[in-house]
Amino acid sequence: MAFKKPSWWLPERLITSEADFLQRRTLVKGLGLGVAWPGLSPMELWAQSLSGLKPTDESLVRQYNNYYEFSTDKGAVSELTEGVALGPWDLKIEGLVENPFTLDTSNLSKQFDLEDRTYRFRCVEAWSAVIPWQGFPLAQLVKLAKPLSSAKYIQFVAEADPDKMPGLSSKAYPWPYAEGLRLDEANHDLALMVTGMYGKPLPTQSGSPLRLVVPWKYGFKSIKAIRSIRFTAEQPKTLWNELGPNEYGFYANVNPEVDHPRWSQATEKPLGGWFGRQPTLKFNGYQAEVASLYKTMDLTRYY
Ligand SMILES: Nc1nc2c(c(=O)[nH]1)N[C@H]1C(S)=C(S)[C@@H](COP(=O)(O)O)O[C@H]1N2
Ligand SMILES: [Mo]
Repeated sequence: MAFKKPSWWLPERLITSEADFLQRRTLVKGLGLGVAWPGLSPMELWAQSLSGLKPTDESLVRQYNNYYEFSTDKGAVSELTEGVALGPWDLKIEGLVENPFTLDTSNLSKQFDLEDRTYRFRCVEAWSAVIPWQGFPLAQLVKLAKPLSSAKYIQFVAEADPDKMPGLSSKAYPWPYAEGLRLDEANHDLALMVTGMYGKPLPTQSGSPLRLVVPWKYGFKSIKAIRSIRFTAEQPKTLWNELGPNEYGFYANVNPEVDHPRWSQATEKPLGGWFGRQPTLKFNGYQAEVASLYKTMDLTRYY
């Protein structure tokens, strides 16, 4: 059945796909295109102040997904994952640690105290949401692993099962999807290992059985369907950074003052929002909590 775009669907002109650059980067380079967003109207500013942490409609979050192992079409992902279960599996925690172990994803609620955390979520493509997650701080897992003093980073690698994930047939991406954090970022209390949302188990399209959510960074850092976690001495390879190092930084902290090379990051379009765009907040609104992690970084430059 063909996917019917619901009424809240974002007009394509408002969204620049992360995938597009593969086809368009040469063209765009030539044109020197930058998209100028109009300034915010008083109405939009008012809407922003009202929106606060009111969760986005659950059905939008379940039907508008970036999950390239399934499809680059945000509306197709929830259809392609229907009836598809990923996991449970034994997640490997390995590398530069005193205590390598495996985590059985089928009983995480027995191994950790799950908490409710409602976070803002901001995709690098400039759409956003507010999502009530359930999970446990990544720092708890780090503590169990007992990193050696030589461990400075963590790499996360996602599931890549071609029998279940049709998007893996695309040769345009260096699968498996991988992401990474500096160890001090991973130890920040806001970094969450997520097992559920909206009070329910995480649906496949949202990253079950276990995903990462790093709310002060662009959404691509929040890797889904984590299969292994490796502590490393060097900054690990990550899929988007490998594909487009000038467009997708390793740090990728949300920053309205540093534009993506092809579009402004000053504003964002909330999923299901009634009032158009709203200003993007530095560190996605978590500046007070996380800015100290980046004291030595030039934030006017780092993406
Ligand atoms: N394994 C995996 N994780 C992923 C992605 C992906 O394609 N594969 N997309 C990322 C991007 S670009 C975003 S914006 C978020 C989207 O999460 P959501 O679909 O739950 O909103 O997941 C991130 N995690
Ligand atoms: Mo994204």
